[in-house]
Amino acid sequence: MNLVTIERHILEQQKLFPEASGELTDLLTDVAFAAKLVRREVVRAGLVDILGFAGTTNVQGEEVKKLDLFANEKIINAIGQHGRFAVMGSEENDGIIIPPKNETGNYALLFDPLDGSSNIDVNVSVGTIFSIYKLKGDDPGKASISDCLQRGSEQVAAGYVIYGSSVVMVYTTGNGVHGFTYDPTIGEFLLSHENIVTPKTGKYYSINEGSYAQFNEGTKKYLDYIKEEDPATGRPYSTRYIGSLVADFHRNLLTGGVFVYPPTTTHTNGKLRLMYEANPLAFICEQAGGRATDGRNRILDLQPTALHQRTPLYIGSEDDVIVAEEFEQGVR
Ligand code: AHM
Ligand code: MG
Repeated sequence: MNLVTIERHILEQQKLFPEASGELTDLLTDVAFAAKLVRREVVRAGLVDILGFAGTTNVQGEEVKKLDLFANEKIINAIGQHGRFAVMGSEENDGIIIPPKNETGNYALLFDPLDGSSNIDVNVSVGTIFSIYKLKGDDPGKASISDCLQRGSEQVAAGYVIYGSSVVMVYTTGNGVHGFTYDPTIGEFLLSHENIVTPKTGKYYSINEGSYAQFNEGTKKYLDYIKEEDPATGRPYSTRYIGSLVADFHRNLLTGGVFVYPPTTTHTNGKLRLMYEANPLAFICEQAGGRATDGRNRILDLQPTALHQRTPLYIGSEDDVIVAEEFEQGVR
């Protein structure tokens, strides 16, 4: 039996790049450690009902935090204190975070601490998503928001952790996509999915169809199309929609399929966040052979202008994403 921990795997990957300083290895190891801390709390989530509701005080007299805020704090503390990141951005914080000892960090971290938070209370999978950039300048003490607002194509690493029936961490440094399953008996993430390649076409479509009335004509026509009977193109596709992006993305990555969060009348620019959700998943998806766009443009080419900016998202198996885009663009 050849057990490979995530730390060992990251080290081995780094050897492929002799010029690498090893910093990225430390960064990813920190992220994996933070994920273990978040996991510990996520699996105890139901116990909040016994130990005290969020927003009240627990038996130790401490205030019980909502799990997403707790995860946010854990990640900031676990990762921020090592001085490897000069600046951080979280979906839960309005502005950038400058961690202590930032003067030694050469990287920026952007993350969504607990994505799919509406699913926490009902035992449905949630996830953590992260994205790493090198600073644009060479003075970490001067790191600023512009280090965070880089195009997705500048990412040096990205990944996510899914807290599901098992806990899985997936990452890329631009050299394929690799997945690790957490073994709670030894406290390690073990290599379980090496070099993930997503199918060119799948059989699932994932979209919140409850918002049908809010979709534009292109999206409505696409939904009619995907449900038509046509064995030659594998239609009708099956619906799969969890409402946790990480879980919907992870399933489609492994089995093939397309996830769409289009513009709606309430979310005219889509709902999902470019920096915390779309960019990291787009990097992973492309590395696995898939495609990610906003319906017109490659996600990784978009120039961000704000930390919390939103984008429509069409992501998954290449052929399926292209079809969805064609409807969005009105060419079908
Ligand atoms: P969150 O960051 O507040 O959890 O929102 C993001 C989530 C995604 O995980 C998911 O894909 C999407 O919102 C679902 O939205 P909707 O309920 O509109 O379908
Ligand atoms: Mg989110």
